Amino acid sequence: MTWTRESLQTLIGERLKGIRIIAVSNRAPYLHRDKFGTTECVQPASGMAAALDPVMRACGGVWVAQGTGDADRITSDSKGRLQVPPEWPSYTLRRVFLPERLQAGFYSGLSNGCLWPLCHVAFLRPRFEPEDWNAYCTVNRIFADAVLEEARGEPALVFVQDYHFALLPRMLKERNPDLVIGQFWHIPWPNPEVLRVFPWQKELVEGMLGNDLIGFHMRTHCANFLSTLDQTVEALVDHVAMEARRAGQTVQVRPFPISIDFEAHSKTAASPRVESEAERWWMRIGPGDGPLGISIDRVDYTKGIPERLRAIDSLLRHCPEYRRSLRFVQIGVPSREDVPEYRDLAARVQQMVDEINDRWAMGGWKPIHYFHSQFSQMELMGLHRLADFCVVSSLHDGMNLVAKEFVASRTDGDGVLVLSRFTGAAAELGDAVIFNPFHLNQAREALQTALVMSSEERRRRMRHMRQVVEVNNVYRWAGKLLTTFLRLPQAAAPLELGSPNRVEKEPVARWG
Ligand code: GDG
Repeated sequence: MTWTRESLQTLIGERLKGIRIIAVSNRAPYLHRDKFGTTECVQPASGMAAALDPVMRACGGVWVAQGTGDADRITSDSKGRLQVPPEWPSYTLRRVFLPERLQAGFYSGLSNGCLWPLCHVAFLRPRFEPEDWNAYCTVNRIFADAVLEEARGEPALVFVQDYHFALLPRMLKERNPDLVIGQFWHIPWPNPEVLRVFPWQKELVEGMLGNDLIGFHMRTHCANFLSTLDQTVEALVDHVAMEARRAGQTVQVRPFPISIDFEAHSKTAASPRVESEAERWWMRIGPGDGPLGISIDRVDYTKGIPERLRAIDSLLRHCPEYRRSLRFVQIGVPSREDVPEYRDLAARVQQMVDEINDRWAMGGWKPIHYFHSQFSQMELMGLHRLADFCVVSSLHDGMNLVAKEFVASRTDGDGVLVLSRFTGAAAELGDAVIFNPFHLNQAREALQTALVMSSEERRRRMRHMRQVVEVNNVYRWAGKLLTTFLRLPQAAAPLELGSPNRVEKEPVARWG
């Protein structure tokens, strides 16, 4: 069966009648900014938010997340609530405003300075500061208060996102045992040896054991998590049934590979609006008839941006035919600039781009067009449609949605995806040119393979990849998660499945 937005809505309507669904994440799907005296609503560059927003649009419910935009307070009510998306209000966003003193320790310190590099096995030495850990605990408590207020002491299905909230599930379960709680961990879970150095590892996994269900992208991440439990806490871990029991509570651990709304994405990508965005890209990068490659990432050391630039440099060195012809557009969305490693990387990427362009630029041509800024999804789709190939060279990535978005944009059936084998997406998209970004020669050869591939081969591969993403779409991700939730023995009683609608509608603010 192919999951669609409608089949997900049917499942929710039939099996979760009136049950409150509360999603929790750090990053909000929409933020409001003041732009020259007017308020604009923007969507952040976040894989988590991109995947969950269509699901919440289909489910309704409440999404609890941080308010970080400078106009977020004035666009929500006294509780931080408003209806989103602005053009088609379908669910409630409840913004949580954190005191500035907590933000640095919670977000830049513990979440992105410790858990992110450890989980990605990024070979960066994490900084373990007790104040950051304290901020992390406090923020988890603040979010617990907001979720419990939204649940109003009643049963609800709470869906927690990511590594920012490992402690939240236990805090919630202790205060409202009728909550059925699931957590999706959007990044990899490393092998237990890596996490042993984390000083608060026991507290971290004990917090997660407050869940009824924990999801990762891949089976290997589930296996790593269960092995971590074996080595950290006293729990009965069943590696075959993929569950752990502790103090009378059972948590199931399952893989749910995340995806995108393939149908909606493809439809928009084929629209005249995106065609005109594509035209604008030609104006930005100038005319030329050589091949065009693209990459789109947050500027993050897990995405392998320097490795990719080195591969382009090496290609120009070894294959003179691409000089004065190949153009490569790199979108680098500024990210986590409070963390020193991210600032250093941004400077290093800019320097590499300048060096490579200095080395090869000739007569008005340069190989790399670097845009260190954020673009709208329409603009990105326009770029997808122009490209001969798209490179995703992550050194380690839970899934990577950019790869799937590129495929969904190619309704013309052409284009080559060059994809790191260390992404979750590589497990599904075997028709991409799969390579090891740590190995310069392999990376260069992967680019060459993409550049010389015949039109029939490109189309054959793209057809298969489109079929895969069409079936393995984000509604399948959400549908599988929800059906697993509903099958949990511990979910049946609290959710009183099939009971009449208990959720009364409340008016909340609406802003454009
Ligand atoms: C984490 C995991 C996992 C990019 N530039 C802009 C923009 N984007 C959008 C892309 C895509 C998303 O951001 C990035 O998603 P990824 O999956 O590639 O990466 P992470 O942000 O690291 O996400 C990852 C994901 O969670 C989901 O579970 O796949 O492994 O690391 O949707 O299109 N969006 C906008 N402007 C940009 O300039 N609006």
